[in-house]
Amino acid sequence: MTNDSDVLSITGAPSSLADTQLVERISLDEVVTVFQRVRDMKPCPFGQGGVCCRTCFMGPCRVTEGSSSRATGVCGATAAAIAAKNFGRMIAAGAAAHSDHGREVVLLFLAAARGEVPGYEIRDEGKLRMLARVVGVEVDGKDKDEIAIEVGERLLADFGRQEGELTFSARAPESRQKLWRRGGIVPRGIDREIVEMMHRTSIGVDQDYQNIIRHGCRTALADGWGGSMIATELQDILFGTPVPLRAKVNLGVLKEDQVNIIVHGHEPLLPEMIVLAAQDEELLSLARAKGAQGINIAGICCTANEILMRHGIPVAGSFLQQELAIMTGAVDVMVVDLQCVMPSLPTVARCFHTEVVTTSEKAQIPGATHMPFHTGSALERAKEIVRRGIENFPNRGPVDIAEEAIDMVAGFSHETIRYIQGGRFRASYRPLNDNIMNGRIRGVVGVVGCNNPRVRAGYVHTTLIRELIANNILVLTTGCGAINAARAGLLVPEAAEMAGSGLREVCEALGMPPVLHMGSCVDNSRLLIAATEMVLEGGLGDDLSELPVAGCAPEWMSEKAVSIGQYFVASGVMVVFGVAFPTMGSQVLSDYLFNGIEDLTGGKWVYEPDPLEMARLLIEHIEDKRKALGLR
Ligand code: XCC
Ligand code: SF4
Repeated sequence: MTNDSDVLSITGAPSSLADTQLVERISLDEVVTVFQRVRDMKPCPFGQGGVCCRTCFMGPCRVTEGSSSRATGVCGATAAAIAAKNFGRMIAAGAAAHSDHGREVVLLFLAAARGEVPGYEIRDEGKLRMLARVVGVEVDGKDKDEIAIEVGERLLADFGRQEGELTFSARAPESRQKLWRRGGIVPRGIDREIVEMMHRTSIGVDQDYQNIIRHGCRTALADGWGGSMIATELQDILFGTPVPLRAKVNLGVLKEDQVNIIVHGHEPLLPEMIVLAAQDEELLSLARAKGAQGINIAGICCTANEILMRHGIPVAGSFLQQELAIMTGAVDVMVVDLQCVMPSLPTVARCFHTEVVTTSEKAQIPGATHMPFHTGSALERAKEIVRRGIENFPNRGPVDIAEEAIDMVAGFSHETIRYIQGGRFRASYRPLNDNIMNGRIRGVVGVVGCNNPRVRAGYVHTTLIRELIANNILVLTTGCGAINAARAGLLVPEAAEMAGSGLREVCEALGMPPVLHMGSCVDNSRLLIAATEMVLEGGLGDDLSELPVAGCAPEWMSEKAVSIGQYFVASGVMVVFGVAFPTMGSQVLSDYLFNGIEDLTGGKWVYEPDPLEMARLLIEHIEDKRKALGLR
């Protein structure tokens, strides 16, 4: 539909023809979507470059690095310090979001082990025992609930810990831990690092941009090796560790003749119960009585990824499809919890029959129905919500589900990646390492993160991924990036045809896609563990920074993406961001993030908006790492 060349300059272009038609049809009906709003909102260049400071009320100050009159804020803060403060606060907010999710998961985990929350239980005992070993909990003679209580208490303490080291930081390779200690960036407690970042970046505290970024490493590591990793690991134990499964993606997963309930947001706590409620016989017969053939659950954003990975529940779309889903006229209830939920949803829904239901005390939206969810009565709440969808089904107006459902395979936890390579009895990362060493696979890139309507949505992701696999680079993907890849048909084994000959050979032998869906955004912690396994397996150096791997968030928009990027950089990995880079108002700070930081962490940031150029930089980086390892 669009020329490749003008794609990057497109603001507010939906990612498919059907999406575009939906937007065009409804804008006639005066429904305004993100695609129109983004065109009307020009980014302020100071804010975009990170050089607008509003941390005290002598300002707000907008500074220009190197200018004679406006080089500093009223207090004297330089552009580099201001941009570092803003970057640090983005990291803190992102880490807070992931970690507050993690906190809810540990609290539920403990309540489940104590038998306080009917419907939830410790399901994956194998993974629980593995994790108990990791955190040093004795398992002999204890039942699974006793073990879970000890593991849960230990991990819960990581949030409020004031001194010492985060439990999971000990999972990193030895050399990495040493480097973190040398640099003074081992996280102490999760909440502590976030609070300290807010303190340091208030008026008149830390003015050394390098020192702020150093604490940014510590804060972000408290996310990746803390809050996010805790969320992922305990969710696996509670709800099951993902294994590869086939599923469908796109707005076409909505069903014209069924009650459609969309779950949207991030925490799988309630959606797990909604999946159960949708199988309730009583509710199914009520649905039939209302003229529906059944109850169809579909997901949006990372909630989608969570229940996709564990139950094969179809994915309706990514961040940018949330309004469009309502505009199909086929969604009877959209139930949301938190993060990446557009406040516009109730406004869009007013023109349709869809009821938007908020469920978290932390996230309410004017115009939505608020039905607070508590883990103690989760299944009842889930049934009530499903019932509302059923009751709403007869109120539908015209339905237009233009898109087709597309096949995908998801469910690649780091455990399954181990397993598919060696089978049950010799599961290991050896085959992956061997294939990297012999050059069939040149390296591994994580393509993760959001959709951003400031670029042609989905296009940057999929163009980049196609280029990488064509160059024999295995792609791991999470979040909305994974949903984009799925919509483009890249998450099926047949996509191996698009891969270079070496990668294709490996994919065909193992029957796996060249792009592996590893889950939601907190599941980026799975990538840290997978990379660590590669180091421990041997042959690819002694540290994460020596691996021929890299990360990329081509269409990022969320503060969470900045925290994720920073924890990969702090873990020794090169990370490429697209769209725009939030520190460009200070060349001094940007130089440090793009170069100087490598001396501290072995990783670095790169900014590049063009997907083909991104691919070139990633490939070049991987080839450099190979050369340093003596691989051809
Ligand atoms: Fe949100 Fe997680 Fe970004 Fe998608 S990728 S837009 S953060 S849903 Ni996490
Ligand atoms: Fe301006 Fe300094 Fe206050 Fe920031 S902290 S708003 S730069 S005076």
